[in-house]
Amino acid sequence: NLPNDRRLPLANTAVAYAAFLIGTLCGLLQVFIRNDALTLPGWLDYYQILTAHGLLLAIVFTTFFIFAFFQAGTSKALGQFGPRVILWNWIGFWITLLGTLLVVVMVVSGQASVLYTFYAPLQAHGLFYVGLALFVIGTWVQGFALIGHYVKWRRANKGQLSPLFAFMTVATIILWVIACLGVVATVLFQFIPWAFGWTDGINVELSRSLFWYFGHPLVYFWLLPAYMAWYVVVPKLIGGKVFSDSLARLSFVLFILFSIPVGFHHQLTEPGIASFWKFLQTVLTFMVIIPSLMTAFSLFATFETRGRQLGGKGLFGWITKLPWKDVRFTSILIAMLFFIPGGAGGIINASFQMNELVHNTLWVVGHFHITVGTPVAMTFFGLTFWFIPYLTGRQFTKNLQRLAFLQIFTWSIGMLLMSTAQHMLGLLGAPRRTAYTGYAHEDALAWFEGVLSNHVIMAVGGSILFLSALLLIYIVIQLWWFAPVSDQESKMTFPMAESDVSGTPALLENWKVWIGIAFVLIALAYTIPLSEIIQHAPPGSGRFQTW
Ligand code: HAS
Repeated sequence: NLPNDRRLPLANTAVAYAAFLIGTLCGLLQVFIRNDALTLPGWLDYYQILTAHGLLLAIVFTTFFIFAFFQAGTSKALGQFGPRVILWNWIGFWITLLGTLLVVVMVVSGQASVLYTFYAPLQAHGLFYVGLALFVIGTWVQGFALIGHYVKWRRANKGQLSPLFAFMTVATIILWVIACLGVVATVLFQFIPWAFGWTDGINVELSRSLFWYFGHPLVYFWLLPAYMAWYVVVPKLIGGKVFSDSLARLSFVLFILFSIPVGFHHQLTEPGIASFWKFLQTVLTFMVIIPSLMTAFSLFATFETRGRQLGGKGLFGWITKLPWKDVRFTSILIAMLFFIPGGAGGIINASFQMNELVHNTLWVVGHFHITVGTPVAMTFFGLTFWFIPYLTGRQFTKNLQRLAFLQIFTWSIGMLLMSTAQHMLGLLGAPRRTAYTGYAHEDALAWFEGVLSNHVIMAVGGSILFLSALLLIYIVIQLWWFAPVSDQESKMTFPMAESDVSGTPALLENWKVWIGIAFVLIALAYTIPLSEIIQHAPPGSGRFQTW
């Protein structure tokens, strides 16, 4: 008998965790294949498993969880959804799910082993791309339904700034919609006609550039909901307030401006783009680091202020006053700590020359496991511990809390081992995404001389991670169906910290201005290089590049 605005996020969470389970299993298979410890049956291959792993975890788990969080949070921040908002959210949910199923069927049937980046000239069955398009449309429908709810609130509360959670949700959806324009363009106008045989080739460089126009902001679509938890949920859990409302809003606005015109930093080694444009986008990449540094500053300030209020003395005494025994807090704090080396690695990747060293090596795999795989994923775990009880009305019992500690501990250790080995192996030259050799191949043995730079560590880390994932699934099932139902007092609430808007300029919520500037920056960074790429092989010229 749950109300609709609880059933909706629960439905999204269910799909998220189903994808998480299968996706992590594929991850486990991955490390064993690369260790030559496992030979797949004939009907399965390395690239198929890798495609499923990337899509299910990086795209499906994240997106469904993010929408669950948005839906529960906005209905808490702005008031219950009306019937139209609920209807459109459900429609969006079903379209996203349909797209997901189509993609999964194509991957499982071996007709779409193209990895999550689906680079041409790798080609999948046309229905795989149709599935991708449906997935994006579904998220747009859910996103616009939430924006509709927000617009209604603003009309009813003229002249007021919206609650911080709602503001951040809208900013993230705006970022997502603008980012998706690139992937929608390449899927609809390049991949679908090509895969169904309506055109005889595809402009590879154009498709890659449109993909990365989307692909980089995609990582901030994962990160910003984690930042929402860091800015809004965590201060409440520790009994504090948001450090600065305007700083928090400004950092989200900066992500809208700078996260999109930077996709070329994934293509620095590609010959089809002139160096000037790569350089320009590298400079803009350094701009998008700023809101993360602002976030780090703001979080330290929140923790220190609260720790001192609780009596912490000296330079670091306040750290001991934080509620370390509350796994909802500790999990997210560890997630934040992982983002310090994760972010530093990103800065290395973005440095034009150093990228030559790490591009297409296992270093990059290490990088994304300590960005999306831990800071983001572990923040989502930390949210799950109270979020499911909040939605189902069950208790996060002491026993489950102990298991949750074990879960985040094992995830941290597994990730530390695996990602460190990946970073080191990458520096030594081990390529990513290749089945040409397992690590026992004699060419590859030269890589494995160090204590942490060896294949066993990676496999040990990967196995610990899988066990940790199983533990998480167990906790999720308990919180969903079996934990005791809460009485009135122990009922979970949605933690949202107080945020003082009195000094926040109204300009920060003037979306027209920020969307306008974002499009100007995108036009500056992309118009000329994209038109050059099109001129190299214009449609109908017979000069489509298919190599
Ligand atoms: Fe990245 C490749 C550059 C962030 C994900 N990245 C990837 C890929 C993925 C990914 C998936 O420039 C692989 C794509 C593929 O398949 O090919 N990345 C960056 C930069 C940042 C960055 C500059 N990446 C992320 C995030 C991701 C993510 C976030 C997922 C969520 N990345 C690159 C580049 C490549 C790349 C190149 C291409 C490499 C190649 O050649 O292929 C920045 O946004 C990072 C800024 C972050 C910081 C850290 C701030 C720290 C914070 C924590 C504070 C801690 C506290 C704890 C408060 C500057 C906020 C307090 C503790 C107490 C005890 C009190």
